[in-house]
Amino acid sequence: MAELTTELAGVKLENPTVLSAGILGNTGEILKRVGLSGAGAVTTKTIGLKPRKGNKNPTVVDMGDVFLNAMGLPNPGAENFVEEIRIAKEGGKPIISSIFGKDAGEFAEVAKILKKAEPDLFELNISCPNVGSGMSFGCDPVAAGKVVEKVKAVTDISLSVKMTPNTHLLVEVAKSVEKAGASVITAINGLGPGMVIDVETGIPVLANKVGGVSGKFVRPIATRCIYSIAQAVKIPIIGVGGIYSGEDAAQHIIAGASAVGIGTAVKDHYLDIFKKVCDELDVILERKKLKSIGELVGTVKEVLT
Ligand code: RRO
Repeated sequence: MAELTTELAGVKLENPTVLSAGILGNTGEILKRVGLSGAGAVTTKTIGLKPRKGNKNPTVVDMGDVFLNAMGLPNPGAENFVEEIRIAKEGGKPIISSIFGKDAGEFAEVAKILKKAEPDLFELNISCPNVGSGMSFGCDPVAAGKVVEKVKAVTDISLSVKMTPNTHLLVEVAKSVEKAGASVITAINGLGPGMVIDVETGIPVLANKVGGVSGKFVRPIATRCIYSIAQAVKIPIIGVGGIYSGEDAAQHIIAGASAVGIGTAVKDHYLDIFKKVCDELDVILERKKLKSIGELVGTVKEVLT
């Protein structure tokens, strides 16, 4: 068995699989259960300052290997989530607290409240594809850096920044958040937005009409984003997007990820996905005669010409 442990800004993970934000992350009890079932770390649903209902249903379209979602950031608000994080910690795995604010100051307000529960990392969600201003921070290197600075001023907990793929400024945003003091980058959030139309009625299926795209076919885009970011920054990356197997995870890791986020695949494999990906990664490491995940991170080679 190869060494599957990894590290994100001093936070030790017993394996590189991380439950991504927005999947099963609504309560402490389910986060605890995911932690106990084999994930290396778990991320909460993105939490804002005040309780928020989210969008009207339908909020999800399940196309098998692809999901379209426009949840609209439903969450109970920061004060109501402090206890959930405390409960989640009973699972014994590092907790990544995903947070959102309408501006940099509000991000800091949310962090001030949730730091009472002492999560291991904050993940600043500057990339929600479904909330008015959500994605704008993630497309603007200056605004993204400002969010990091404001949150850093109110907490010593290390910060990760969740990137949107929906920008030509991906690398500039990554460099800016690193310069502002982010310790980790999470890449990527949903692609798009996309749209699905019911042919019989001619009506878009999502009540919101459009939503973020995730699932199997996002994997090559995520790998490219991770690769581009890894070439530009020194901080570790949680590679998210389309992971269903050890082979998928290995591609993100070779591109530069130190850990991998799993979300949509939970629908098909439920909580077994974490062990499945770890077992398959172990086989890949043995095949490549590597002793640890660390030996695989960022080992992407030049194309032969
Ligand atoms: O709640 C959502 O609609 C949502 C969020 Br906050 C996000 O970051 N990514 C996503 O696909 N959906």
